[in-house]
Amino acid sequence: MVLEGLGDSLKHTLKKIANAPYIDKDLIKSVVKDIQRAMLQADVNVKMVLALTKEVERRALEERPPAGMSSREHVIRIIYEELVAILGATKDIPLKKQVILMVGLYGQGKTTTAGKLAKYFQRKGLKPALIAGDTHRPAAYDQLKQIADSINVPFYGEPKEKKAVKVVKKGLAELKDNDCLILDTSGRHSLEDDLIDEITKIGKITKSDEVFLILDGAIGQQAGPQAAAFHDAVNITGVIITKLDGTAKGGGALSAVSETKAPIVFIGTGEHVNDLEKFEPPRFISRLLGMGDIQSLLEKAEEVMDKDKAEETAKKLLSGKFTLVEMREQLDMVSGMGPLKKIFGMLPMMQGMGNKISNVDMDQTQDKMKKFKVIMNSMTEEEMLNPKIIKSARIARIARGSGCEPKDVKELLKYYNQTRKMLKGFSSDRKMRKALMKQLKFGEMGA
Ligand SMILES: Nc1nc2c(ncn2[C@@H]2O[C@H](COP(=O)(O)OP(=O)(O)OP(=O)(O)O)[C@@H](O)[C@H]2O)c(=O)[nH]1
Ligand SMILES: [Mg+2]
Repeated sequence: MVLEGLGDSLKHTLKKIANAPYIDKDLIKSVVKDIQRAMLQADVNVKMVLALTKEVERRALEERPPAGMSSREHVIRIIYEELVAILGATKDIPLKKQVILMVGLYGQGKTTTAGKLAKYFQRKGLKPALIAGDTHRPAAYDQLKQIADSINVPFYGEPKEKKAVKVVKKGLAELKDNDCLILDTSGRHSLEDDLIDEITKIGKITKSDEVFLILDGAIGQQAGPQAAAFHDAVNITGVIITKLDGTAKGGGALSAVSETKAPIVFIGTGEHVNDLEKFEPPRFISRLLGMGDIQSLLEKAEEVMDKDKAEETAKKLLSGKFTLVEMREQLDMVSGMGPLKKIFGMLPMMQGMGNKISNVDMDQTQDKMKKFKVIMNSMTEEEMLNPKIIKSARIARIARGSGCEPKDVKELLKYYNQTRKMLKGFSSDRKMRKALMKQLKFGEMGA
Protein backbone atom coordinates (compact mmCIF):
# COMPACT_ATOMS: atom_id res chain seq x y z
CA MET A 1 0.00 0.00 0.00
CA VAL A 2 1.20 3.46 -0.92
CA LEU A 3 1.93 5.89 1.93
CA GLU A 4 1.13 3.31 4.54
CA GLY A 5 2.56 5.32 7.40
CA LEU A 6 0.57 8.41 6.53
CA GLY A 7 -2.58 6.37 6.08
CA ASP A 8 -2.20 4.71 9.46
CA SER A 9 -1.68 7.99 11.28
CA LEU A 10 -4.60 9.67 9.56
CA LYS A 11 -6.89 6.72 10.25
CA HIS A 12 -5.90 6.90 13.87
CA THR A 13 -6.78 10.58 13.92
CA LEU A 14 -10.17 10.01 12.35
CA LYS A 15 -10.93 7.31 14.92
CA LYS A 16 -10.02 9.78 17.62
CA ILE A 17 -12.62 12.16 16.23
CA ALA A 18 -15.18 9.39 15.91
CA ASN A 19 -14.70 8.28 19.50
CA ALA A 20 -14.52 11.70 21.13
CA PRO A 21 -17.41 12.37 23.49
CA TYR A 22 -17.82 15.80 21.93
CA ILE A 23 -16.06 18.04 19.46
CA ASP A 24 -14.56 21.15 20.95
CA LYS A 25 -11.74 23.54 20.25
CA ASP A 26 -9.21 21.45 22.15
CA LEU A 27 -10.02 18.33 20.19
CA ILE A 28 -9.77 20.16 16.89
CA LYS A 29 -6.44 21.66 17.86
CA SER A 30 -5.03 18.28 18.80
CA VAL A 31 -6.39 16.71 15.62
CA VAL A 32 -4.77 19.45 13.56
CA LYS A 33 -1.45 18.77 15.30
CA ASP A 34 -1.77 15.04 14.53
CA ILE A 35 -2.39 15.74 10.86
CA GLN A 36 0.56 18.10 10.69
CA ARG A 37 2.88 15.54 12.20
CA ALA A 38 1.65 12.77 9.89
CA MET A 39 1.98 14.84 6.73
CA LEU A 40 5.42 16.18 7.59
CA GLN A 41 6.56 12.63 8.15
CA ALA A 42 5.31 11.78 4.66
CA ASP A 43 7.52 14.60 3.35
CA VAL A 44 4.72 16.97 2.33
CA ASN A 45 5.97 20.54 2.03
CA VAL A 46 5.77 22.46 5.31
CA LYS A 47 4.00 25.43 3.77
CA MET A 48 1.39 23.18 2.24
CA VAL A 49 0.87 21.32 5.49
CA LEU A 50 0.35 24.56 7.35
CA ALA A 51 -2.04 25.94 4.75
CA LEU A 52 -4.05 22.73 4.80
CA THR A 53 -4.28 22.41 8.55
CA LYS A 54 -5.11 26.08 8.95
CA GLU A 55 -8.02 25.63 6.59
CA VAL A 56 -9.15 22.46 8.35
CA GLU A 57 -9.05 24.27 11.68
CA ARG A 58 -10.87 27.33 10.37
CA ARG A 59 -13.62 25.33 8.71
CA ALA A 60 -14.02 22.95 11.65
CA LEU A 61 -14.45 25.84 14.03
CA GLU A 62 -16.48 28.17 11.84
CA GLU A 63 -18.64 26.06 9.59
CA ARG A 64 -21.80 24.67 11.01
CA PRO A 65 -22.55 21.11 10.00
CA PRO A 66 -25.39 20.83 7.50
CA ALA A 67 -28.73 19.76 8.91
CA GLY A 68 -28.68 16.20 10.15
CA MET A 69 -24.90 15.84 10.06
CA SER A 70 -23.14 15.64 13.40
CA SER A 71 -20.14 17.85 14.04
CA ARG A 72 -18.05 14.69 14.26
CA GLU A 73 -19.00 13.65 10.76
CA HIS A 74 -18.60 17.18 9.55
CA VAL A 75 -15.00 17.46 10.76
CA ILE A 76 -14.06 14.16 9.11
CA ARG A 77 -15.60 15.37 5.90
CA ILE A 78 -13.63 18.61 6.03
CA ILE A 79 -10.35 16.72 6.47
CA TYR A 80 -11.20 14.49 3.52
CA GLU A 81 -12.12 17.44 1.31
CA GLU A 82 -9.00 19.44 2.11
CA LEU A 83 -6.72 16.44 1.49
CA VAL A 84 -8.36 15.84 -1.88
CA ALA A 85 -7.96 19.53 -2.70
CA ILE A 86 -4.17 19.56 -2.30
CA LEU A 87 -3.79 16.70 -4.76
CA GLY A 88 -5.34 18.68 -7.58
CA ALA A 89 -7.77 17.69 -10.30
CA THR A 90 -8.10 14.35 -12.06
CA LYS A 91 -6.88 14.26 -15.66
CA ASP A 92 -8.59 11.77 -17.88
CA ILE A 93 -6.64 9.79 -20.46
CA PRO A 94 -8.90 9.21 -23.43
CA LEU A 95 -9.18 5.64 -24.66
CA LYS A 96 -8.46 6.28 -28.30
CA LYS A 97 -5.81 5.84 -30.95
CA GLN A 98 -2.80 7.80 -29.78
CA VAL A 99 0.95 8.10 -29.55
CA ILE A 100 2.48 8.39 -26.10
CA LEU A 101 6.03 9.47 -25.45
CA MET A 102 7.72 8.45 -22.20
CA VAL A 103 10.40 10.85 -21.01
CA GLY A 104 12.44 11.30 -17.87
CA LEU A 105 15.82 11.15 -16.26
CA TYR A 106 17.89 8.00 -15.89
CA GLY A 107 16.40 5.09 -13.97
CA GLN A 108 13.09 6.71 -13.04
CA GLY A 109 11.01 3.84 -14.38
CA LYS A 110 10.28 4.81 -18.00
CA THR A 111 10.71 1.38 -19.55
CA THR A 112 8.85 -0.48 -16.81
CA THR A 113 6.04 2.06 -16.89
CA ALA A 114 5.80 1.86 -20.69
CA GLY A 115 4.97 -1.82 -20.23
CA LYS A 116 2.50 -1.08 -17.45
CA LEU A 117 0.74 1.48 -19.62
CA ALA A 118 0.50 -1.01 -22.48
CA LYS A 119 -1.09 -3.46 -20.08
CA TYR A 120 -3.46 -0.75 -18.86
CA PHE A 121 -4.72 0.00 -22.37
CA GLN A 122 -4.94 -3.70 -23.11
CA ARG A 123 -7.17 -4.14 -20.09
CA LYS A 124 -9.37 -1.37 -21.45
CA GLY A 125 -9.82 -3.34 -24.63
CA LEU A 126 -7.46 -1.33 -26.84
CA LYS A 127 -4.54 -2.62 -28.88
CA PRO A 128 -1.32 -1.07 -27.56
CA ALA A 129 2.19 -1.54 -28.97
CA LEU A 130 5.67 -0.73 -27.66
CA ILE A 131 8.55 0.93 -29.48
CA ALA A 132 12.12 0.82 -28.20
CA GLY A 133 13.29 4.41 -28.62
CA ASP A 134 16.10 4.02 -26.09
CA THR A 135 19.07 3.40 -28.35
CA HIS A 136 21.69 4.50 -25.83
CA ARG A 137 21.60 1.88 -23.13
CA PRO A 138 22.59 -1.49 -24.60
CA ALA A 139 20.17 -3.57 -22.53
CA ALA A 140 17.19 -1.28 -23.12
CA TYR A 141 16.08 -3.14 -26.25
CA ASP A 142 16.00 -6.52 -24.52
CA GLN A 143 14.30 -5.12 -21.45
CA LEU A 144 11.39 -3.67 -23.40
CA LYS A 145 11.12 -6.65 -25.72
CA GLN A 146 10.87 -8.97 -22.76
CA ILE A 147 8.10 -6.88 -21.26
CA ALA A 148 6.24 -6.73 -24.59
CA ASP A 149 6.47 -10.50 -25.00
CA SER A 150 5.30 -11.17 -21.47
CA ILE A 151 2.09 -9.21 -22.00
CA ASN A 152 1.63 -10.22 -25.62
CA VAL A 153 1.93 -6.77 -27.08
CA PRO A 154 3.46 -5.99 -30.51
CA PHE A 155 6.96 -4.55 -30.28
CA TYR A 156 9.37 -2.74 -32.55
CA GLY A 157 13.05 -2.10 -31.98
CA GLU A 158 16.44 -2.28 -33.67
CA PRO A 159 19.17 -3.51 -31.34
CA LYS A 160 22.00 -2.20 -33.51
CA GLU A 161 20.64 1.18 -34.59
CA LYS A 162 21.96 4.18 -32.64
CA LYS A 163 19.63 6.87 -33.99
CA ALA A 164 16.48 6.93 -31.88
CA VAL A 165 14.56 9.05 -34.39
CA LYS A 166 15.12 6.47 -37.10
CA VAL A 167 13.91 3.57 -34.96
CA VAL A 168 10.88 5.46 -33.79
CA LYS A 169 9.88 6.50 -37.31
CA LYS A 170 10.09 2.95 -38.57
CA GLY A 171 8.32 1.58 -35.52
CA LEU A 172 5.40 3.97 -35.98
CA ALA A 173 4.99 2.89 -39.60
CA GLU A 174 5.36 -0.78 -38.79
CA LEU A 175 2.88 -0.75 -35.91
CA LYS A 176 0.41 1.79 -37.27
CA ASP A 177 -2.51 -0.61 -37.06
CA ASN A 178 -2.39 -0.64 -33.28
CA ASP A 179 -4.24 1.84 -31.08
CA CYS A 180 -1.77 3.16 -28.54
CA LEU A 181 1.83 3.42 -29.62
CA ILE A 182 3.97 3.82 -26.54
CA LEU A 183 7.51 5.07 -27.11
CA ASP A 184 10.22 4.34 -24.60
CA THR A 185 13.14 6.79 -24.68
CA SER A 186 16.52 6.89 -23.04
CA GLY A 187 17.24 8.66 -19.78
CA ARG A 188 20.01 11.12 -18.93
CA HIS A 189 21.62 12.15 -15.69
CA SER A 190 20.10 15.59 -15.84
CA LEU A 191 17.84 17.72 -17.96
CA GLU A 192 20.50 18.70 -20.49
CA ASP A 193 20.23 20.20 -23.93
CA ASP A 194 20.84 16.95 -25.78
CA LEU A 195 18.04 15.23 -23.88
CA ILE A 196 15.66 18.09 -24.62
CA ASP A 197 16.79 18.05 -28.25
CA GLU A 198 16.11 14.36 -28.62
CA ILE A 199 12.71 14.49 -26.94
CA THR A 200 11.66 17.53 -28.95
CA LYS A 201 12.69 15.86 -32.18
CA ILE A 202 10.94 12.61 -31.40
CA GLY A 203 7.89 14.51 -30.16
CA LYS A 204 7.72 16.40 -33.45
CA ILE A 205 8.10 13.54 -35.87
CA THR A 206 5.75 11.30 -33.90
CA LYS A 207 3.17 14.02 -33.34
CA SER A 208 2.68 12.44 -29.95
CA ASP A 209 -0.65 13.07 -28.29
CA GLU A 210 0.76 12.68 -24.82
CA VAL A 211 4.19 13.26 -23.37
CA PHE A 212 4.43 11.59 -19.99
CA LEU A 213 7.19 12.51 -17.59
CA ILE A 214 8.23 9.61 -15.37
CA LEU A 215 9.45 10.55 -11.90
CA ASP A 216 10.71 8.33 -9.12
CA GLY A 217 8.64 9.01 -6.00
CA ALA A 218 11.73 8.70 -3.84
CA ILE A 219 12.93 12.12 -4.97
CA GLY A 220 10.21 13.57 -2.77
CA GLN A 221 9.53 17.28 -3.04
CA GLN A 222 12.23 17.58 -5.71
CA ALA A 223 9.55 16.16 -8.01
CA GLY A 224 7.89 19.58 -8.11
CA PRO A 225 10.79 21.61 -9.57
CA GLN A 226 11.71 18.74 -11.91
CA ALA A 227 8.22 18.48 -13.29
CA ALA A 228 8.10 22.24 -13.77
CA ALA A 229 11.46 22.27 -15.60
CA PHE A 230 10.45 19.45 -17.93
CA HIS A 231 7.10 21.08 -18.51
CA ASP A 232 8.76 24.34 -19.58
CA ALA A 233 11.22 22.51 -21.82
CA VAL A 234 9.05 19.97 -23.61
CA ASN A 235 5.46 20.62 -22.66
CA ILE A 236 4.66 17.43 -20.87
CA THR A 237 0.97 16.51 -20.73
CA GLY A 238 1.12 14.35 -17.64
CA VAL A 239 3.33 13.01 -14.88
CA ILE A 240 3.63 9.44 -13.67
CA ILE A 241 5.13 9.00 -10.23
CA THR A 242 6.73 5.61 -9.82
CA LYS A 243 7.98 3.49 -6.92
CA LEU A 244 5.44 4.91 -4.51
CA ASP A 245 5.36 1.48 -2.91
CA GLY A 246 8.90 1.74 -1.68
CA THR A 247 9.23 5.22 -0.29
CA ALA A 248 8.15 7.18 2.73
CA LYS A 249 8.63 10.34 0.70
CA GLY A 250 5.69 9.68 -1.60
CA GLY A 251 3.64 12.43 -0.03
CA GLY A 252 6.32 14.90 -1.04
CA ALA A 253 6.35 13.90 -4.69
CA LEU A 254 2.57 13.73 -5.00
CA SER A 255 1.85 17.05 -3.38
CA ALA A 256 4.76 18.89 -5.00
CA VAL A 257 3.86 17.79 -8.52
CA SER A 258 0.21 18.59 -8.12
CA GLU A 259 1.28 22.17 -7.41
CA THR A 260 2.87 22.49 -10.85
CA LYS A 261 1.06 22.90 -14.15
CA ALA A 262 1.54 19.21 -14.92
CA PRO A 263 -1.21 16.86 -13.77
CA ILE A 264 -0.38 13.47 -12.26
CA VAL A 265 -2.02 10.84 -14.43
CA PHE A 266 -0.85 7.54 -12.99
CA ILE A 267 1.15 6.23 -10.07
CA GLY A 268 3.44 3.20 -10.04
CA THR A 269 2.96 0.99 -7.02
CA GLY A 270 5.29 -1.93 -7.61
CA GLU A 271 7.60 -3.69 -10.03
CA HIS A 272 4.95 -5.90 -11.56
CA VAL A 273 3.34 -4.95 -14.86
CA ASN A 274 -0.05 -4.60 -13.17
CA ASP A 275 1.21 -2.18 -10.54
CA LEU A 276 -0.07 0.98 -12.15
CA GLU A 277 -3.02 2.98 -10.90
CA LYS A 278 -4.91 5.78 -12.48
CA PHE A 279 -4.44 8.77 -10.21
CA GLU A 280 -7.75 10.08 -8.96
CA PRO A 281 -7.39 12.22 -5.85
CA PRO A 282 -10.83 11.50 -4.33
CA ARG A 283 -10.36 7.75 -4.64
CA PHE A 284 -6.77 7.93 -3.51
CA ILE A 285 -7.65 9.85 -0.35
CA SER A 286 -10.67 7.67 0.38
CA ARG A 287 -8.43 4.65 0.38
CA LEU A 288 -5.70 6.33 2.36
CA LEU A 289 -8.17 7.28 5.06
CA GLY A 290 -9.85 3.88 5.00
CA MET A 291 -13.14 5.51 4.15
CA GLY A 292 -14.71 2.07 4.13
CA ASP A 293 -14.09 1.88 7.86
CA ILE A 294 -15.43 5.28 8.71
CA GLN A 295 -18.15 4.98 6.12
CA SER A 296 -20.66 4.05 8.75
CA LEU A 297 -20.06 7.48 10.19
CA LEU A 298 -20.35 9.32 6.95
CA GLU A 299 -23.23 7.21 5.76
CA LYS A 300 -25.62 9.01 7.96
CA ALA A 301 -24.32 12.30 6.72
CA GLU A 302 -25.00 11.24 3.14
CA GLU A 303 -28.48 10.09 3.93
CA VAL A 304 -29.54 13.22 5.65
CA MET A 305 -28.09 15.65 3.19
CA ASP A 306 -29.24 19.13 3.83
CA LYS A 307 -32.51 19.98 2.19
CA ASP A 308 -31.12 22.17 -0.54
CA LYS A 309 -28.61 19.61 -1.68
CA ALA A 310 -31.17 16.82 -1.68
CA GLU A 311 -33.51 18.93 -3.73
CA GLU A 312 -30.77 19.87 -6.16
CA THR A 313 -29.68 16.27 -6.64
CA ALA A 314 -33.22 15.07 -7.03
CA LYS A 315 -33.95 17.77 -9.57
CA LYS A 316 -30.91 16.81 -11.57
CA LEU A 317 -31.90 13.16 -11.57
CA LEU A 318 -35.46 13.99 -12.46
CA SER A 319 -34.59 16.54 -15.11
CA GLY A 320 -33.70 13.71 -17.46
CA LYS A 321 -29.97 14.38 -17.38
CA PHE A 322 -29.00 10.87 -16.47
CA THR A 323 -25.98 9.54 -18.32
CA LEU A 324 -23.68 6.74 -17.24
CA VAL A 325 -21.63 9.40 -15.48
CA GLU A 326 -24.50 10.15 -13.14
CA MET A 327 -25.14 6.46 -12.74
CA ARG A 328 -21.54 5.82 -11.74
CA GLU A 329 -21.65 8.71 -9.29
CA GLN A 330 -24.60 7.04 -7.67
CA LEU A 331 -22.95 3.63 -7.62
CA ASP A 332 -19.82 5.18 -6.20
CA MET A 333 -21.57 6.29 -3.07
CA VAL A 334 -20.21 3.21 -1.45
CA SER A 335 -23.23 1.29 -0.24
CA GLY A 336 -25.47 2.57 -2.95
CA MET A 337 -26.73 5.37 -0.78
CA GLY A 338 -27.99 8.63 -2.06
CA PRO A 339 -31.03 9.63 -4.00
CA LEU A 340 -30.97 6.74 -6.43
CA LYS A 341 -31.16 4.23 -3.64
CA LYS A 342 -34.00 6.18 -2.11
CA ILE A 343 -35.75 6.13 -5.43
CA PHE A 344 -35.26 2.38 -5.57
CA GLY A 345 -36.47 2.16 -2.04
CA MET A 346 -39.70 3.75 -3.13
CA LEU A 347 -40.44 1.22 -5.78
CA PRO A 348 -42.48 -1.18 -3.65
CA MET A 349 -44.54 1.78 -2.54
CA MET A 350 -45.05 2.76 -6.12
CA GLN A 351 -46.19 -0.75 -6.81
CA GLY A 352 -48.51 -0.53 -3.88
CA MET A 353 -49.98 2.48 -5.57
CA GLY A 354 -50.84 0.26 -8.47
CA ASN A 355 -47.94 1.13 -10.67
CA LYS A 356 -46.33 -1.25 -13.08
CA ILE A 357 -42.75 -0.62 -12.15
CA SER A 358 -40.76 -3.77 -11.68
CA ASN A 359 -39.32 -4.52 -8.27
CA VAL A 360 -35.61 -4.13 -7.74
CA ASP A 361 -33.90 -6.45 -5.35
CA MET A 362 -31.34 -4.28 -3.62
CA ASP A 363 -29.03 -7.10 -2.48
CA GLN A 364 -28.67 -8.60 -5.87
CA THR A 365 -28.28 -5.13 -7.25
CA GLN A 366 -25.33 -4.48 -4.95
CA ASP A 367 -23.35 -7.32 -6.51
CA LYS A 368 -24.28 -6.21 -9.97
CA MET A 369 -23.28 -2.67 -9.16
CA LYS A 370 -19.75 -3.83 -8.42
CA LYS A 371 -19.57 -5.55 -11.78
CA PHE A 372 -21.06 -2.54 -13.51
CA LYS A 373 -18.36 -0.31 -12.07
CA VAL A 374 -15.68 -2.57 -13.51
CA ILE A 375 -17.37 -2.46 -16.89
CA MET A 376 -17.74 1.31 -16.81
CA ASN A 377 -14.01 1.58 -16.15
CA SER A 378 -13.47 0.23 -19.63
CA MET A 379 -15.66 2.84 -21.27
CA THR A 380 -14.51 6.07 -22.83
CA GLU A 381 -15.74 9.42 -21.62
CA GLU A 382 -17.73 9.78 -24.83
CA GLU A 383 -19.49 6.50 -24.17
CA MET A 384 -20.20 7.43 -20.57
CA LEU A 385 -21.79 10.70 -21.61
CA ASN A 386 -23.68 9.33 -24.56
CA PRO A 387 -24.45 5.65 -23.95
CA LYS A 388 -26.59 5.53 -27.09
CA ILE A 389 -23.46 5.14 -29.21
CA ILE A 390 -22.54 1.85 -27.52
CA LYS A 391 -23.33 -0.66 -30.27
CA SER A 392 -21.97 -4.15 -30.87
CA ALA A 393 -18.35 -3.28 -31.77
CA ARG A 394 -18.02 -1.10 -28.71
CA ILE A 395 -19.77 -3.67 -26.56
CA ALA A 396 -17.21 -6.25 -27.66
CA ARG A 397 -14.30 -3.91 -26.89
CA ILE A 398 -15.68 -2.96 -23.48
CA ALA A 399 -16.31 -6.60 -22.60
CA ARG A 400 -12.78 -7.52 -23.60
CA GLY A 401 -11.33 -4.65 -21.63
CA SER A 402 -13.22 -5.42 -18.46
CA GLY A 403 -12.85 -9.18 -18.66
CA CYS A 404 -16.60 -9.68 -18.94
CA GLU A 405 -19.00 -11.14 -21.47
CA PRO A 406 -20.81 -8.94 -23.96
CA LYS A 407 -24.03 -10.00 -22.27
CA ASP A 408 -22.83 -8.32 -19.06
CA VAL A 409 -22.27 -5.07 -20.90
CA LYS A 410 -25.70 -5.41 -22.47
CA GLU A 411 -27.17 -5.99 -19.07
CA LEU A 412 -25.58 -2.81 -17.78
CA LEU A 413 -27.03 -0.88 -20.69
CA LYS A 414 -30.43 -2.40 -20.05
CA TYR A 415 -30.23 -1.48 -16.40
CA TYR A 416 -29.19 2.04 -17.34
CA ASN A 417 -32.06 2.41 -19.79
CA GLN A 418 -34.58 1.09 -17.29
CA THR A 419 -33.38 3.47 -14.62
CA ARG A 420 -33.42 6.37 -17.01
CA LYS A 421 -36.96 5.56 -18.13
CA MET A 422 -38.06 5.18 -14.57
CA LEU A 423 -36.63 8.56 -13.68
CA LYS A 424 -38.30 10.05 -16.70
CA GLY A 425 -41.57 8.51 -15.63
CA PHE A 426 -41.21 10.08 -12.22
CA SER A 427 -40.46 13.46 -13.64
CA SER A 428 -43.48 13.53 -15.89
CA ASP A 429 -45.93 12.47 -13.21
CA ARG A 430 -46.47 15.49 -11.00
CA LYS A 431 -48.01 13.63 -8.11
CA MET A 432 -45.25 11.09 -8.01
CA ARG A 433 -42.64 13.74 -8.43
CA LYS A 434 -43.99 15.60 -5.44
CA ALA A 435 -44.07 12.47 -3.32
CA LEU A 436 -40.55 11.64 -4.35
CA MET A 437 -39.18 15.08 -3.58
CA LYS A 438 -40.72 14.88 -0.18
CA GLN A 439 -39.09 11.53 0.49
CA LEU A 440 -35.74 12.75 -0.70
CA LYS A 441 -35.91 15.78 1.50
CA PHE A 442 -36.81 14.11 4.69
CA GLY A 443 -35.23 10.74 4.19
CA GLU A 444 -38.23 8.99 5.66
CA MET A 445 -37.97 5.91 3.53
CA GLY A 446 -34.63 4.87 5.01
CA ALA A 447 -33.99 2.81 1.93
N1 LIG B 1 9.11 -0.96 -6.52
C1 LIG B 1 8.97 -0.38 -7.71
N2 LIG B 1 9.97 -0.46 -8.61
C2 LIG B 1 9.81 0.11 -9.81
C3 LIG B 1 8.60 0.81 -10.15
N3 LIG B 1 8.76 1.30 -11.40
C4 LIG B 1 9.98 0.91 -11.82
N4 LIG B 1 10.63 0.20 -10.88
C5 LIG B 1 11.98 -0.36 -10.92
O1 LIG B 1 12.91 0.68 -11.12
C6 LIG B 1 14.02 0.22 -11.89
C7 LIG B 1 14.27 1.15 -13.07
O2 LIG B 1 13.18 1.04 -13.94
P1 LIG B 1 13.30 1.27 -15.51
O3 LIG B 1 11.93 1.14 -16.05
O4 LIG B 1 14.35 0.45 -16.11
O5 LIG B 1 13.75 2.80 -15.54
P2 LIG B 1 14.12 3.68 -16.81
O6 LIG B 1 13.66 5.06 -16.53
O7 LIG B 1 13.64 3.05 -18.03
O8 LIG B 1 15.71 3.62 -16.75
P3 LIG B 1 16.73 4.02 -17.92
O9 LIG B 1 16.17 3.48 -19.19
O10 LIG B 1 18.00 3.38 -17.52
O11 LIG B 1 16.80 5.50 -17.92
C8 LIG B 1 13.69 -1.20 -12.28
O12 LIG B 1 14.35 -2.07 -11.43
C9 LIG B 1 12.18 -1.30 -12.06
O13 LIG B 1 11.78 -2.61 -11.75
C10 LIG B 1 7.56 0.90 -9.17
O14 LIG B 1 6.49 1.50 -9.34
N5 LIG B 1 7.81 0.27 -7.97
MG1 LIG C 1 14.61 2.51 -19.76
